Amino acid sequence: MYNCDIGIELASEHAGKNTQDITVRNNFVSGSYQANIMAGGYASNRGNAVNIVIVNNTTYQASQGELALQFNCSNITIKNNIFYGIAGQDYLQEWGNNNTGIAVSNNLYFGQSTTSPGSWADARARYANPRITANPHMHLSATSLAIDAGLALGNDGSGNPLSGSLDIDKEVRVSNGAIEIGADEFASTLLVELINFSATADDKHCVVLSWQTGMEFNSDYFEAQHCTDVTTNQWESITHIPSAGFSTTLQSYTHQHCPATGISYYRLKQVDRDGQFSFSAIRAVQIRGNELQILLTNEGVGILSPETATASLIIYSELGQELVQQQIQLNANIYYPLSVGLKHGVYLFMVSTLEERVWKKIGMK
Ligand SMILES: [Ca+2]
Ligand SMILES: [Ca+2]
Repeated sequence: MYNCDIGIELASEHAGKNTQDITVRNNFVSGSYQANIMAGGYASNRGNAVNIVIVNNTTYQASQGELALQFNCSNITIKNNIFYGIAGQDYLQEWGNNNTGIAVSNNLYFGQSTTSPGSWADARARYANPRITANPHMHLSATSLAIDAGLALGNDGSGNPLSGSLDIDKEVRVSNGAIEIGADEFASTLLVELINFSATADDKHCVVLSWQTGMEFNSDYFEAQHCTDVTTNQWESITHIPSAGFSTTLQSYTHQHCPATGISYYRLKQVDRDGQFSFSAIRAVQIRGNELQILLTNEGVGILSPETATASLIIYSELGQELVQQQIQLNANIYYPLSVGLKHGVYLFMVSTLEERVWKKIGMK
């Protein structure tokens, strides 16, 4: 609920009639013109609010208090809520009278008083910044003191958990052994469905990373990471790409990276708006360096290979006659001089490894 006159109201306008046996839980309520949550008749000669449970809600900066009881409330339980107030307004306010059995416990208060909730005491009050994410996304961030700080609420009269089984995001309501304060159970698993992630070399000696998501909830960005030796686990960030955030349709992402030659490893760090993250599987790509080359230098003919390899050398005469055939052992990036004692003339040199084969016609002087 956002920007309403009253966010949630539990009221009866008829004298002697009750709003009764209602549980209000797992709501984000913010910016109400009156109070974010209200209960009771609007005048002493109006109806009653009876047996009301207000638990695990997160309210934010209503104009006239986060929770207000008007007239004729009885047996009201207020627990495990975050009341993020506005300066000058008590968090909990009594606007009328004849309110009895008001049980307030273990709520987290911030934004107004740091010593009192207002009209009712809270023996387990906590006064701290709940570190919710930017309004209207009122989720907890990873460092929130609300995490695992809720009271166990037990079961309702029907034997079902009073907290409900799911939080406002339809995530498991009690995670990590304890319920949070407020409507959001901090997600222990990320809600991004990564459909595929690939890293492939293109024809320019670069790597194209591409991935897709089938569903995103609360996602913030992807960070692509690169390393050259997974055993060191020293990853460097190569880019941040904003993600769709909230999506149920296919989203595609791509990024090009041009690493040094050799094997490169890539992974994705997916970060959500709460600062939580997870890593994708790791992909490996080999980037080949310069091609195998036959070179003519001042010292004669030689071979330069990007990789250590056994190669076959064949030299043909200009007339196509095979003059030399031999195996040679090439070391990566080390010039290998050929001393084949050729006379003046034009020759065709052919060098082949398992990976590639090159030719060069050279005139010897
Ligand atoms: Ca928890
Ligand atoms: Ca949640």
